[in-house]
Amino acid sequence: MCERALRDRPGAYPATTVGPLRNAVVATCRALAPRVSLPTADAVDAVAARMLATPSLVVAGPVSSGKSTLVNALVGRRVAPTGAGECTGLTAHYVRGPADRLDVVLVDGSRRPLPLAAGGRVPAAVGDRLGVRPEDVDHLVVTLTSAALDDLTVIDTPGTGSARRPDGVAGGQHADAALVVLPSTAHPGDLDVLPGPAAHGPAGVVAVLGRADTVGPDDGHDLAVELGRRLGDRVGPVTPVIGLLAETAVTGALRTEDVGALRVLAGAEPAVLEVALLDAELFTTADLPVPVEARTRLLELLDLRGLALGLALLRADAAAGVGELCDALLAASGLATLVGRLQDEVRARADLHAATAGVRDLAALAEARTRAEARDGTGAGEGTRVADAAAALARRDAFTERALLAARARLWAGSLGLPVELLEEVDHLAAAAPPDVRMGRPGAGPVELAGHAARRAAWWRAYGTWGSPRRIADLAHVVHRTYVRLWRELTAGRAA
Ligand SMILES: Nc1nc2c(ncn2[C@@H]2O[C@H](COP(=O)(O)OP(=O)(O)OP(=O)(O)O)[C@@H](O)[C@H]2O)c(=O)[nH]1
Ligand SMILES: [Mg+2]
Repeated sequence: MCERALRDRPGAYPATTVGPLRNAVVATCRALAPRVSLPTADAVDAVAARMLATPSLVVAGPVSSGKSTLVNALVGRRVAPTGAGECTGLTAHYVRGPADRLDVVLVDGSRRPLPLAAGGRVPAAVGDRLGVRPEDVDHLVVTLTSAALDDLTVIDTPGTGSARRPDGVAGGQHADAALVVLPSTAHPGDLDVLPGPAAHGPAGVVAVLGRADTVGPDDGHDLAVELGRRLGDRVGPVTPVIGLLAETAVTGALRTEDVGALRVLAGAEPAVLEVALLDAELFTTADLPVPVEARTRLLELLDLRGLALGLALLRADAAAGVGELCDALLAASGLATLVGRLQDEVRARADLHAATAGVRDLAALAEARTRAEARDGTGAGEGTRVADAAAALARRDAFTERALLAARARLWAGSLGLPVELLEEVDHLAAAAPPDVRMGRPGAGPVELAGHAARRAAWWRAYGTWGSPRRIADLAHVVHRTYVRLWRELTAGRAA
């Protein structure tokens, strides 16, 4: 179901047709490479290569926030190791391929194949298995036949703030977009250590409250709204997800025996069961007619929230089986909402996000070159050349779309307090759709649309200047520029 949802919704620019912005970055890199020294040219070529690669999404967040569990739910397999305490020690790239396999990439760039562990999981201690030192391993590449990975590489990372990585660098720096998994206690400081794409405002970032079943009676809905208000400027709105239930539902982990055990529990003494469901330890030690091992397994698959949900379902319908239970778990997990957001905010904008990452990489390269030139006193002007190329790219009109996406994310996070009509207008305008849909006038012709764009441009310009607070003025400026751009596009044909 999850895979189908991911596949059915077409992206604006699938990886097979690199979009116009990525093409522009590649053209700039190709023109630049012969005009700089060999090491700089290599770095420029690497930026171009990333533009031609499948777009990527880095999954980042504090230790034990539920990242790997969500990765499993997204790819439809229990392949990433999960568990209490610090679990993911290495960055792992999940990519689409013709067969399941694991490759270990060493810091010298070489690749070594390694068998997946029993059940298709990524094994622990890969360095030991290969006979290399742990510090010689750079990252893992896990190739899967999962259609959910079509046109999007998913990068699982070790938790930020991990004791094992005091420098805070967890991989995925060059990814194009980010899925940020937050705990209920997240504070702005947690965001400072997030990798590349999540460090530059909310465009291209999808934030979730992980393990949402553990934070209150409403599966984290109120808390997610509150987190969005507090952190939305950086990550946009926050969606609550119960990754564990999503993982169990979509990976085929729940078996007929598990449902059988649940059915027996559903018929147990209600008073005993009610108390047992208050706490994991009580559940495994209470006097219940199911073996402890079966109960421990149910807890691992469902935790207390999923158990309560399954028991309620079986009490209402004793004939319910694995299929019905998985449907109910999936519905409660919030995975569909997350997949929808990933489609709208990441997949449909792959060209824009990847090209932005490319421009950012070029700007960072320029800075590094300029610093090195100042240090060495070489004055070769290479830093300036690369910086000029990055700046020329960034001036392209189409990049204003990023500002609009960031503005929309802030709006939806509830940190601006705008009337709902305006909120909807901005939301439509930021959609990956033709101009008539974006302007809320489906089917209208270019003349009518151009007139509308001009009127709304004027309105937003005025809205932004009537003594509005700074944040509203910034938003109005972005919306105004977007309408002007649409007007220009709609009238370009007529002027010719
Ligand atoms: N109740 C509940 N438990 C969850 C959920 N998601 C993950 N867990 C559990 O939380 C623990 C940590 O989950 P992981 O997916 O390993 O978290 P992580 O963020 O990848 O952790 P690190 O890799 O160590 O940073 C595991 O025991 C999971 O089973 C959830 O939605 N609900
Ligand atoms: Mg992990």
